[in-house]
Amino acid sequence: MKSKSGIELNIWISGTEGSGKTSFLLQNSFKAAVGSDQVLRYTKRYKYNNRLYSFKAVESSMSNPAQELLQECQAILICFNLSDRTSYDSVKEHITRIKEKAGPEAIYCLVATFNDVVDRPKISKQEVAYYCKMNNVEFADVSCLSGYNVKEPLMKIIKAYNQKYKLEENEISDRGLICISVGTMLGFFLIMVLLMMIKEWIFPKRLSADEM
Ligand SMILES: Nc1nc2c(ncn2[C@@H]2O[C@H](COP(=O)(O)OP(=O)(O)OP(=O)(O)O)[C@@H](O)[C@H]2O)c(=O)[nH]1
Ligand SMILES: [Mg+2]
Repeated sequence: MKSKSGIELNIWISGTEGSGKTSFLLQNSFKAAVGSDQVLRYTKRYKYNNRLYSFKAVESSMSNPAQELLQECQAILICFNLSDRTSYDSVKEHITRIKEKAGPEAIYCLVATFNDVVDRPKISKQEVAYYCKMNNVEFADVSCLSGYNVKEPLMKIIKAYNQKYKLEENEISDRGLICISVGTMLGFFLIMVLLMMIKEWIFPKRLSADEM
């Protein structure tokens, strides 16, 4: 949803129990928000490419559906534990059920948590990536413990949203603006020095009688 102050994005975050939904939101600096109901709500404001994104997230477990809110969400994040095969299998069924209830324009992102667990059963990233490609779902693997790659799912949502609604991607960022300003100032300074050197060369300073 585009507003004067930027883009407002409602996110629905779900997944298997203990798969890191809350940890993911907190790692991304979401703040818990007070709601009138029992639903877990979080908010975050994020500036990307000179545009402000206001996220409103709702956390829902697979059994406790805050599903009436699904329709209002532009993005749906589904977490599963990469070290737990059953977690991945149940999430695939979960996505199918969500797709029946969510709005047709919703963007989906599968978030594989527990990337840091070394000794884990084989759920290959290729397998997940293939499933996601076939089902038009974004994918990112993260560690909510170390913070590895935790921004990636949000970036994927932003990029998919911008692409869907044909929003310009190439706006100049704040850092870009600083670089351009510093570059312009440096260029101006160099031109001034050059002009002074040329002036000295064309009109050399005459030595006064005292200096001779
Ligand atoms: N090693 C590791 N631990 C994680 C990761 N993500 C979450 N945890 C741990 O897993 C536990 C559950 O994390 P939560 O963020 O509460 O998971 P949740 O999905 O919100 O849980 P429920 O809301 O109860 O369904 C906590 O002890 C976290 O520290 C991760 O990526 N790696
Ligand atoms: Mg939680």
